[in-house]
Amino acid sequence: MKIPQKRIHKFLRHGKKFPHVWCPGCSNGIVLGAIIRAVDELGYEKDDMAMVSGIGCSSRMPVYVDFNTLHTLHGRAIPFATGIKMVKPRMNVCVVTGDGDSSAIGGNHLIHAARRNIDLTVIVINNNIYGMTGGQYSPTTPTGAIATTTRYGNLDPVFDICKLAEGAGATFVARTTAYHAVEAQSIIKQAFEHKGFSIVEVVSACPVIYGRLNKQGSPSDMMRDMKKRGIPVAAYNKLPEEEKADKYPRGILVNIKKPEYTQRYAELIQSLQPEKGDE
Ligand SMILES: Cc1ncc(C[n+]2csc(CCOP(=O)(O)OP(=O)(O)O)c2C)c(N)n1
Ligand code: SF4
Repeated sequence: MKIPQKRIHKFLRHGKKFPHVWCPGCSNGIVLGAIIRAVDELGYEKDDMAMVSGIGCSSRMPVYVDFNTLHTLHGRAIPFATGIKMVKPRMNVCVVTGDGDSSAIGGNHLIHAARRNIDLTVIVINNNIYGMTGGQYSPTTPTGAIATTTRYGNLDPVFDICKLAEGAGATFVARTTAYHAVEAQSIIKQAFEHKGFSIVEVVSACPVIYGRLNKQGSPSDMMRDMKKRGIPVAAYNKLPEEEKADKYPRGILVNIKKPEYTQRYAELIQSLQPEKGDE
């Protein structure tokens, strides 16, 4: 008897790259599930998809999916993804990145891709720390939090990745959490459909490093925290200022139309073609 293939298995490199490296309780697997369900719902073929990453626990994701994949250099996923999109504009190109990969070493690439409005979807798995290298602080580590490089509490103010992307010109900006997995799937799907630069921040848990250093409890305690603090954007905007302090808006924060970069590039090339009869 033929065993029906689970749709999630269609997109994974089963028998080749598993078991995965992620710790029990890590949110990365939830985000992977949300991405491939979104791809499946959109009816994309595996070969229509390219997933690109830098280096980090989250950035290991392309290893596990049976798309066109590139696992590149720390912070440099967006330039590689830009290259793919420029050469193959019809391909659906997504970048999976960590908060360190995207907003520290890769921060410059993020803002310029957003500024150009190139049709990439960037999924930032924000676990507030450098997980892979043992817990150094990142630009999203909360002020006062403990990391291996901020043993007495982080002094730095925090980057809001969504505001950063919006300020740089991103035309689709959203935030969700690993707790809200169904919402994450729907938002990622909409981001893939958006024509232009889209970014989805998925607030995530690293229970083994960030969670332990900051006494956050079990992985399920960290999920409950996302449930409590991630507030739908319309409800968040109505909260009194003092109640906003320990909460964050989730949902689609920006969704506007602007000319897309590869389209403009193709039009420019077209406009430079010699007219019939020109020397
Ligand atoms: C040029 C360079 N600098 C530093 C590193 C070391 N390094 C690898 S992953 C990483 C941080 C990963 O953190 P993040 O992007 O937040 O992902 P996470 O592991 O938390 O998912 C660092 C500093 C590297 N591989 N290359
Ligand atoms: S170290 Fe943290 S981010 Fe990395 S796999 Fe483990 S739980 Fe996930």
